[in-house]
Amino acid sequence: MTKNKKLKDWVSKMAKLCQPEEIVWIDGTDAQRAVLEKEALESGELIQLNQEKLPGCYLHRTAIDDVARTEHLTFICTKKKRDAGPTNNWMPPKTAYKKAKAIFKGAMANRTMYVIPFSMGPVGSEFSKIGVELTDSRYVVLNMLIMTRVGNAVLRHLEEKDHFTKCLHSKADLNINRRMILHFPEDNTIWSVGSGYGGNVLLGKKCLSLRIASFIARRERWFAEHMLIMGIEEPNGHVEYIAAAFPSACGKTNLAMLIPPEGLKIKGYRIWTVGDDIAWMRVDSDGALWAVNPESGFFGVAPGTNSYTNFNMVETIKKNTIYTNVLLKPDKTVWWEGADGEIPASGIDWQGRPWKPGMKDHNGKPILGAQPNSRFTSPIVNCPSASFRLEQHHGVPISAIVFGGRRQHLAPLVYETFNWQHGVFVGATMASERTAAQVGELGEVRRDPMAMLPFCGYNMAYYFKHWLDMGKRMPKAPKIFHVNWFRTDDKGKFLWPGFKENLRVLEWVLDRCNNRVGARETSIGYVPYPADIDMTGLDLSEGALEKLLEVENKDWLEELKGIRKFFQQFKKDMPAQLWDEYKNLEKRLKSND
Ligand code: GTP
Ligand code: SPV
Ligand code: MN
Repeated sequence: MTKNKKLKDWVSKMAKLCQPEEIVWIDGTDAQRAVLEKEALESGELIQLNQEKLPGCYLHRTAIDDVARTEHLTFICTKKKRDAGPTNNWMPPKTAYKKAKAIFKGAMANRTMYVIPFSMGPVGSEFSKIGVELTDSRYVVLNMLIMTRVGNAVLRHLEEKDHFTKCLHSKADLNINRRMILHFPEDNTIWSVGSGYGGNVLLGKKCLSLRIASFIARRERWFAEHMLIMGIEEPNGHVEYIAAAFPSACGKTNLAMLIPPEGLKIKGYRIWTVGDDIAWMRVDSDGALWAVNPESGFFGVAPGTNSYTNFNMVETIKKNTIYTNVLLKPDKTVWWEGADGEIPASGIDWQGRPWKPGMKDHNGKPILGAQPNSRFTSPIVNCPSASFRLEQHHGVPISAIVFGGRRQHLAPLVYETFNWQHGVFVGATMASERTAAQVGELGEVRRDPMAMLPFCGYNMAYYFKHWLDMGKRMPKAPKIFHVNWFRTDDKGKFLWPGFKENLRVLEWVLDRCNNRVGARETSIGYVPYPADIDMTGLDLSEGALEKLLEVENKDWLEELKGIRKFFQQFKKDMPAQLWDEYKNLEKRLKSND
């Protein structure tokens, strides 16, 4: 299989620990994939969907308590606690290995251990990183085949290059009390046990491409970020690229592949999707920031996906897609809350139980057909808006970085930061209401700097410092913006229609990047004049746009309290520049009051 001794030795050692019945190397061929699919159907891991309507599509159901990332069971295991920082769960490496070993021991008995060599980024690109995941789950193998570049080409590459991330996964007994997602950045190693849910087990994704990669990126001076990457083709045919960080389930996938609303389409805009979740970005010799998407698939949120909210995704997931925890219809197609068409009269819900609309649980709450964090895994190449620069090793140049969160109050629709340092402050103070993408209380506002709170593989204070330093190395740094699609009126209704209409805001962003429009200077940054947002074909209620662009100094003064508390936990590790920005903001808010 491989001549790489380090790889061979590691696979044998892990096999000795986990005791699989056999070892199968994943070669990336269609023939092997077909065998795995057949076996997964026989074992019940997959359910075959209607192959006429949904060719190459399957359904998978996870355990009921294994439906989202479990952040409280996710650890950064550095030798020193300080290197993990106050926002990460920490365990000393020795303890972590010991605890996990007890669970991994014999966990693959009577099962096959699959060896998945994968590349994050195009195979052979100097920007790409290689990982090898060992797993006892066929579902993991089949998802990794979609999400990453897998197979023999990667092994050949490993023959010359010795660096790879060692990723070990076992479902074990899927017991939440014996579940751990452990990262050892100092050993370039990930161990995940006891789960079968996406973000916990597709180790190339959040574990490698964000937690481990962010640790490496600091050392090698680049960025590994929780960001979408999109190209906006302007009326003159020129394509400008932006990267945007929103917390989980806050709209990255939707934005990355939007279709311009009619009113703007006539101008000639078109969107090109580069990535919907992860961006690796480097400063190039031209002094600008260039981005690649290390993934080759989407692991998208199903509920709410329909032809209005995301036409391109509806097209993408019609073939070669694995659905997880959605409703199964009698005709063997799938459905979720907020899908196209009629609500089905009956079906099998995500827990495998007969379902009808209007059913309630014993607390009187509606029983959902699909789990709120149900997802689909689909290859990017299926997407009608997939960028022609996806395989380009160099990536795309980034004109603007956009931060955003889910805030009912406070944050205006959009504002531009004063400069890089202020932009880093705005990223570092991002906050958002909690969604179903992670286990916990829905709706609670939490600080989520750069949307990386659950994904930064080291002390976030060092991470902020890294962001500040990178700004100094970029003569052509992108401008930094903040958006909020989720502001509501007094009755709790969204003021902004969102989705495709968000392009109107991005148009302003690009106009600002190209010095084409002015702006109103406020305490928090530059806010658009309402007349500068093109509203052709969109009727908002009287005064809604003004309300969306409002900056209330007294509310922001209140917000400062939460920011202060968040910053204080980093103690003396917090970069002084961010405290300076804090004080400047406070000063501006008080003097403009
Ligand atoms: P992860 O995959 O978890 O990182 O999520 P994501 O950031 O890619 O989020 P996604 O695009 O899947 O959107 C999540 C939810 O937000 C969906 O239910 C969408 O319907 C909703 N959503 C997305 N964009 C908008 C918007 O502009 N306005 C409103 N109101 N909702 C939106
Ligand atoms: C997220 O939660 O941000 C996701 C899904 O993109 S998962 O891969 O599960 O982390
Ligand atoms: Mn995500």
